Amino acid sequence: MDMNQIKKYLQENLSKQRCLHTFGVADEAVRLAKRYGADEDSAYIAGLLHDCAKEIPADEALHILRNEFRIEPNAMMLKEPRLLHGTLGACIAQSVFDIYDTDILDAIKYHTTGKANMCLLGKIIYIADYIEPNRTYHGVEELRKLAYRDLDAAIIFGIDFTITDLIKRGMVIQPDTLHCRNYLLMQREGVEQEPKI
Ligand code: DGI
Ligand code: FE
Ligand code: FE
Repeated sequence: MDMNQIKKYLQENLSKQRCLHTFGVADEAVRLAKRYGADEDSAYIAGLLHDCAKEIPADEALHILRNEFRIEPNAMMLKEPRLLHGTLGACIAQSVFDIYDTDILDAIKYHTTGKANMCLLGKIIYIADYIEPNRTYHGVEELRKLAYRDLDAAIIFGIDFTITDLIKRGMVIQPDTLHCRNYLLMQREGVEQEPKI
């Protein structure tokens, strides 16, 4: 994998601030990968690319998804088209950078909402996005500590934070965001996830 090609793409397509954030997520993801035994190279690549489509205007992102990748977003995504940057980011990772690793592609695709039964890399990118060193919101220090102590608990905390904010603002909550939270909570209670046949 040519990291310089990825970095060049980011510098050409993202603002300075957004570039700093993506490098922050990539470094944080490597630290989390070390802590939890995930593949460090995959963590770095997924971290670098997670927001690669962030600054493509929503109408253009929708046009590219539909016409180039034959993807029709669901009604709730269409209501909040900024959220499409994960889906389009995964498409770009595959088509521009020849990445076919499904863990990397899924980690990019679902980094904003999460989803049920995320792989370890998906969890790492999800939480690295919240805690990378350039994030400064109230409570980030606590979440940083939690992320290295209990990865799933940190994800639940992050989702709760986001959902609470979305409710205050009267926004739609994506089903994947809820599925992600429900799955983790039920798993922690030891409830069977697989249907018994
Ligand atoms: O791209 P970043 O800014 O680094 O972070 P991100 O991809 O996690 O996007 C964060 C934004 O996404 C934040 O404004 C909250 C929003 N978001 C996350 N989950 C949902 C959501 N917005 C809606 N409407 N519904 C969701 O389920
Ligand atoms: Fe993002
Ligand atoms: Fe991000």
